[in-house]
Amino acid sequence: IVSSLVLVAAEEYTSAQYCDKTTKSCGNNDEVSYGKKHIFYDVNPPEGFNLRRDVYMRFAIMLAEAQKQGKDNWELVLPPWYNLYHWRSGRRQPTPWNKYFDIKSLKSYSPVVEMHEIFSKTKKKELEIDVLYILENYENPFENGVFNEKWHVKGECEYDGLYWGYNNITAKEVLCVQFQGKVSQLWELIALHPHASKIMFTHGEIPLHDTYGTKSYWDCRKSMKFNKNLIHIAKDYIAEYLKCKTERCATYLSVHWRRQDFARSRGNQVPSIAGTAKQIRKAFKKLPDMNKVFIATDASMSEINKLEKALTDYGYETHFFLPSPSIIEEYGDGGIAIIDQIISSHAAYFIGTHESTFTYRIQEEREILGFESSTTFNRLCPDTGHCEKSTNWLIVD
Ligand code: GFB
Repeated sequence: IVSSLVLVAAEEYTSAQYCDKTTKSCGNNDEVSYGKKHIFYDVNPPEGFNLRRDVYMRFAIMLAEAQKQGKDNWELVLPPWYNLYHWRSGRRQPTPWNKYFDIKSLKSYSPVVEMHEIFSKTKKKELEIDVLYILENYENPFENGVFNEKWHVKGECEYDGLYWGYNNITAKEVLCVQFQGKVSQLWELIALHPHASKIMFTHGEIPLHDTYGTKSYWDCRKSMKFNKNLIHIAKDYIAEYLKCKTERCATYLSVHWRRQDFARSRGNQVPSIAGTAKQIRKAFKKLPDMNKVFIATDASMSEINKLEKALTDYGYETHFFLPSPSIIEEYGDGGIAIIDQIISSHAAYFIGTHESTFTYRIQEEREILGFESSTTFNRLCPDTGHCEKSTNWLIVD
């Protein structure tokens, strides 16, 4: 099957919708419940939290746009957070999105539903996905030097993934598909199975945004509000240690200092510890009345201590968010990452790490808060060599 069959499939898709609206169940799916069909997705296991947030946006926008065009019988299932490569603090249970985000706000933008809601609404103890598409990249994305959107169903194959840590989820049919292009092209694959009501895509990072940086992008981004408890923890910290009670603080500078795999494999793009301290000192020269710095980081304790010493020696009051055991227990690494991001977002001036999606999400948050872009799109440079300027990723209202 190749993408040229789409026209026929698209007609079938329309009739499937009709079937759903009138009978509330269709084909072999009388277990399907409350008249909704569901799209599930997963992401390549090594990908981090903030790339996953971007993948969510691609799917959420796809569903929101479809809803605007009257395809209102589909919901996006929020993939529980499970076993993330960078999360080492020991949280091993699948974690629902409401731990980190404001679900009401997500729902105000796109028809999304938590995995546990599917179980409770359908009153089922097990869940069978009708069709699971394993997305793969094409070996050569550029045919004759041109990147064309396309897909190709290779045939049945095996899924060896973990279903977000659930052992009561299975798939009836598993198909491997080469795919390149925009996320909305997935509707063509969905249309191949008009009677299926539960479709899953793995490697959700392969489909691209339909459009980057548009109003839809930012509307979706704005709806990704954090869980209120995390906001409270961050704001209490800002008030107590950074002495600010307003949205846009004038009391501290913040830095996202990405270490771990970045320091190991991108040594020529990130600064040394002494180089980081020097660059922070340089930034402070533009902020003469300030001497507090907040560092968000995944660095080891020994690196943190060294940076703190270098900054203290320069005379700066240096802060890191060090979570209590109860915060670690309750929110895990994901919650601590968000608290670090919130604190960094409210600073008078921000310096990020080049090409880190963790930094990008802080920059977006600052755009939403209305900071001057010159205070946001700043990066740490390598100690020597060329330092490309940060791209200004400006909000569109
Ligand atoms: O968020 P993330 O996709 O950002 O992945 P990058 C990095 C993870 O490291 C986060 C932790 O989810 C956090 O768990 N982390 C990084 C931090 N910086 C901080 C910080 O300042 N504070 C806290 N609390 N945690 C990409 C990955 O990382 O890097 C890719 O998504 C790949 O999978 C690539 O590994 C090299 O975009 O920085």
